[in-house]
Amino acid sequence: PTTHASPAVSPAELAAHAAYVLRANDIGVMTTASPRLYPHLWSWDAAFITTGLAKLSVPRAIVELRTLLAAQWRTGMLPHIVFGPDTEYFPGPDVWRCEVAPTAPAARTSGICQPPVHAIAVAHVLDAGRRAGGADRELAERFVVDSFDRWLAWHRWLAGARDPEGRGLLEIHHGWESGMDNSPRWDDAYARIQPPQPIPVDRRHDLRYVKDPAERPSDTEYQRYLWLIQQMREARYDDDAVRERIDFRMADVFMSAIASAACAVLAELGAEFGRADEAAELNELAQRFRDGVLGSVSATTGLARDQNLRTGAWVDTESIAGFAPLICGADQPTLRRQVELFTGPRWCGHPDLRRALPPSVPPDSPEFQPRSYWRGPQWPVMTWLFWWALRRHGQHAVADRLRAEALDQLGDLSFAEYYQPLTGQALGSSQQSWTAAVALAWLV
Ligand code: 9WN
Repeated sequence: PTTHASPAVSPAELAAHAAYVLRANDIGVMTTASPRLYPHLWSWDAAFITTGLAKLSVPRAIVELRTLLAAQWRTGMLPHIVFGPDTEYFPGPDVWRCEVAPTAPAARTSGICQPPVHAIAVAHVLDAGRRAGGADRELAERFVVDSFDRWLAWHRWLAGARDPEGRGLLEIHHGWESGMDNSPRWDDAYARIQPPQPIPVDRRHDLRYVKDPAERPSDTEYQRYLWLIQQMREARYDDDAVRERIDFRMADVFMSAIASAACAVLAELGAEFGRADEAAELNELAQRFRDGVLGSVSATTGLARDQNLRTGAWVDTESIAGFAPLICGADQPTLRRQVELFTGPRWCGHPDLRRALPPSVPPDSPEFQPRSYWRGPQWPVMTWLFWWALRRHGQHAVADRLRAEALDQLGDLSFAEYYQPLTGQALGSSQQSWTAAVALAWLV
């Protein structure tokens, strides 16, 4: 196959282009996830975007997180979308109709959440503020103090509403909550869902902007996505009622690993800013989620697994989520085995890969589809998350290699949402904010 080479671009040039993308997608108090495909604020995108923005302007980075916090639900949930002034998108506020929920905020939002990477972004803002010094330092420190209780409420909500029995695995009620919408991780669970009546999908917004429908989820998948929204809306987004009723209840191992890492980071911030009790509580949560993740690891494959809470079955489908222990940290033998697998010939070291970066599904897997979204492509933002976590767990050599390969990938200056892993072709949306943000986070 034709491979897509990146021209040689200097780090300064790459950073300048990335900064331009973030500025261009800035619509005032939010940075849209991408200019046309995603014209609103997405929760975990906003966190990654903040780590990049912090390198350009600490005050602007703080604005991004404040916009998300202003849309926090009374329960503590941070919603997966905060809608901007332009309503163009499907499903938009008229489909979610969150006003039926007594706990919804005044802002227009969706009624589900996304992985809790936010505390990691807060730590990056603090770090950037301290590096810059002066007013930026003051602003960043004040922001940590002012917003601490909001992040705490978010983490407490996750623990209480999404892991009520304290098993250490967070449950999700929609594939969108995982951030990996159509990953084969969810195929079996979705296959069991039969909407009682046909659901029209003729308003799909994404297919107007991504020309090849094979790069996006199918209409059948969208029907199920919309059916789940209807179930949640009928339960008025009440956490207990949704948990009882919803057809999709999956313990998400990757989200749990992120929660563990984020609780640990927020605990560090709490300890530093005089919140010792809360820091201890957060460290306990970090440990609880880490235990949940490690308890899911298959002895046969060495990969972490999701669990279907409707059937009790563990999901053995291979995906990048299997490397959840690399995100939350693990005992030495588990860490060693995970690093070996991650860098080995079925994953980053697969000989057919254009670049040695983690594919969302490994090329030898029967589910692998190289152009389709979360079914094979490489996502720069995921590479960054693994880079960050690997360094945190002392795996510097592996992390350095990822960074070098990823910067080479980003040298095409398209800032693509995802890349075809065998050819290196840019796919999905271009000018994707979180892709630009991670370039800045790496370079500046
Ligand atoms: C649905 C914004 C979001 C990301 C998700 C990614 C994709 C939305 C979509 O885009 O999801 O939330 O319409 O496909 O899967 O991770 O946050 O970039």
